[in-house]
Amino acid sequence: MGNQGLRAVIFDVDGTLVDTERHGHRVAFNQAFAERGMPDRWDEDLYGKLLEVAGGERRIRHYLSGKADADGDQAGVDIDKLAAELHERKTAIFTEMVRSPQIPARPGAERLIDELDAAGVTVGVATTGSTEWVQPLLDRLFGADRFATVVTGAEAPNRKPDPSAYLMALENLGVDSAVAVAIEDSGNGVQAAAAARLPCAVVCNGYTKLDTIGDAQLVLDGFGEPGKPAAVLSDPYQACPEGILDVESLRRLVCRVGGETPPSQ
Ligand code: XBP
Ligand code: MG
Repeated sequence: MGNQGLRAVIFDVDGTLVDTERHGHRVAFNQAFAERGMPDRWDEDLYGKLLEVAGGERRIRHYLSGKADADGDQAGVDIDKLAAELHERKTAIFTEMVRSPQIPARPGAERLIDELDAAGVTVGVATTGSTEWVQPLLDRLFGADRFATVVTGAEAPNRKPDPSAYLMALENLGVDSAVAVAIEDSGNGVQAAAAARLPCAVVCNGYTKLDTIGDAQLVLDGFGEPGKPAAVLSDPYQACPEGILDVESLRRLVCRVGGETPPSQ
């Protein structure tokens, strides 16, 4: 079968392909604070709120600025410099962490990539994360050179919801947004995809829920597996009624968002 309507799928990494946040990035941020003798620790709830700020260095800066506003003791601290130094250390810590099995792929992610490969659909990555850890993580979990393009925060410094990572990935792939889909997990990611005019399917995780992800064209609570489908949280184009994100459901999504079938709900 040809790939009418679907030529490329562009994946987000954090929270989408890989469960990185709660037991990965968060732990690395906390270790960077501890090594510097800072008392700050981000618990799971606070980290969930801080995830609204995309990009690790921006996230630290946002947190430190909030503290400085609330606490006179921070007066005189160069927040930009401190955030940059903490993030440099956090990146080194996390780059070590991604080599261990404690950072797993999300169930169903590899199945979908295999199916897309077999169908001749190009797969790419658009993430706000740092190159240092993104590439070794993808290589370990999915095999070297599995993605036709990997755009990271280094190439697209304007973090999501800015669309530049998606626009760059589309350009690198030579594919029009009308025949591609973004797979995301967060509101920032959904906005970035929309601004790049990409249809977007969302696989929510423990940190991202239907009410925080905004206007996606399809929302599931995971990729779904044969015999273990995901919950379908929103499917106005009736692209994925079985709850298993596969080539056919993504092809239906692209065709229907492109105007062949109006949304039914
Ligand atoms: C994920 C992020 C990332 C990581 C931290 O956003 O915001 O910044 O949490 O990685 P998305 P770095 O999934 O939308 O790309 O510390 O390397 O920035
Ligand atoms: Mg994400």
